[in-house]
Amino acid sequence: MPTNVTVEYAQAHEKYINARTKDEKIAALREMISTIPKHKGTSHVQADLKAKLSKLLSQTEKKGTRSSFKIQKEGDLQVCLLGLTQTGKSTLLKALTGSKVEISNRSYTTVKPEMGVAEWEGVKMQFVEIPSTFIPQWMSIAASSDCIVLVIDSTRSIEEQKESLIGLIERFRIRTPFVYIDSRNPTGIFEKVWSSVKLIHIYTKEPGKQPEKRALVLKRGSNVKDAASHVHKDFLRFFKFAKVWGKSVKHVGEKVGLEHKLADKDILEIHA
Ligand SMILES: Nc1nc2c(ncn2[C@@H]2O[C@H](COP(=O)(O)OP(=O)(O)OP(=O)(O)O)[C@@H](O)[C@H]2O)c(=O)[nH]1
Ligand SMILES: [Mg+2]
Repeated sequence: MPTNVTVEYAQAHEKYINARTKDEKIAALREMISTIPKHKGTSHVQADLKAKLSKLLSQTEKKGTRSSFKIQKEGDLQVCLLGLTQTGKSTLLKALTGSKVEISNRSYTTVKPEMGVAEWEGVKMQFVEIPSTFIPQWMSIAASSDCIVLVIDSTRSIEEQKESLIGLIERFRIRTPFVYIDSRNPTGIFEKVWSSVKLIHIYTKEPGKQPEKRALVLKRGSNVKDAASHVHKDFLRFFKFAKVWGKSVKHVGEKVGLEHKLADKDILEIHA
């Protein structure tokens, strides 16, 4: 071990020695690389650590091409929290969903994907924290999710974090839409996520009653027919007409037919 190492490096080294899985080894190596004092005396150790890391990564990548890891989707859409280690992902996950995830000031605390569900305007959003080891199995979750929240710690270099995360998205050829969120001020996170996905949420109501609290989530461009078939097949079979309140109509409670295209936040009353 190099001389004059920091406590953080010594701890990371300890973790590496005790690591039982490849994932734990990768996390410990990344931590060693980031905490090792950067000077000439340690350059050979730095190179050695990087070589060990890339060897481990290439092994997991080979495995990752065959087996992809998926988290059971829950709710209306799946949103991943992706950020460098210690940027407040777990803190955000807990604040949004109440999930009992471990939060600590150790690097790479989260070692497997953690999740929770939040409800916003009657829409259920499943949030998944991606461990910052970024191994292919974890990245495949981000690739198959509906939106990626890039979690930024505004007390560190914002540009560097953005660069690393964009690099990651490009390296894994991920096409999922993404938004940036400051973990220390996540106001508007739901609205930002929502406007990045191609979905609408509408509220159905029965005549003479208040609209349902739980929204119906549909693809952008959906019409009354799509909505009706989601609610109950009898609505479609015995459909007479519908009334709509919201942006897709000119008049409140306007009478429309099955082909009428709905807009986000419309209220829909089906008469059958
Ligand atoms: N960056 C950041 N850190 C916070 C925030 N709030 C609290 N912290 C503290 O920062 C540390 C890291 O928070 P976590 O939420 O565990 O961060 P993480 O990104 O999940 O970290 P890893 O899972 O280790 O990659 C903890 O000590 C938190 O108490 C915040 O809003 N942003
Ligand atoms: Mg975490």
